[in-house]
Amino acid sequence: MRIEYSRRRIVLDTRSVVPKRVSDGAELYPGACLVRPLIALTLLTIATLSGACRSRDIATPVYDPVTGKLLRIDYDYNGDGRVDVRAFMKNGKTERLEGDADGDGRIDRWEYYRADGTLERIGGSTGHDGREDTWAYPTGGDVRVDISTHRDGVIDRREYFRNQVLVKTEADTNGDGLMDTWEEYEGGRLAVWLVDEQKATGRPTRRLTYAHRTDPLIEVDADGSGRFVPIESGGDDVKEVVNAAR
Ligand SMILES: [Ca+2]
Ligand SMILES: [Ca+2]
Repeated sequence: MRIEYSRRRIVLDTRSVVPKRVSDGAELYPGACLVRPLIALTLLTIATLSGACRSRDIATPVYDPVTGKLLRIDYDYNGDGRVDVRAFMKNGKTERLEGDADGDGRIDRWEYYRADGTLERIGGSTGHDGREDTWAYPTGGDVRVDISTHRDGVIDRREYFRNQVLVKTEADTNGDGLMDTWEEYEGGRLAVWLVDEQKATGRPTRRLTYAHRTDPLIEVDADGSGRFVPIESGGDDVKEVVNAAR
């Protein structure tokens, strides 16, 4: 199980730890041993895991005492009595999942599923403290990562990856709910930097285009029409913008 991302690359393991079909508790035990225990694999050897599987204690269903419906399945992959993964069920399907990959007792991976059973997003905690602040939305080879940099649940930065490589970002640096800074990457290199200088419209008013080993081309779009025109370089304000982009 891996969710590793930096300013340039992401490694996202989107394979689920949950059985595909779980309709009731009776099917759990054989199914549980077929689960690809990705979270556990970060901690355990396959041999240890096989032993846990044979013990039949790997999965524990939790039922609603009133309705008898299956609410949750707790997985203890290494049989140490501590739950590694909790899968929350709805109408016999996994709705969401919480995992503790490093075994410190705090949740560090969240998974959310659509009604059709497909994975919608994976949550992570940059502080490794059980607080969710990052959400990855995988679509084929593309991944969008929503980030709450203040860790308050408000998304103020998005990063877009293609084939694990960062291709663009957008950020709301003043917390007004509108994105005001954008980056575009080519082959991992910053190629274009855009900013809404007033931080008020959600649209860029200045664009810096970087070529190899040259000063950037600086263009402005003062009226927000989407048409950028070059400005003369060399002024103090230009240097300020160039430095800010770096
Ligand atoms: Ca943990
Ligand atoms: Ca903003």
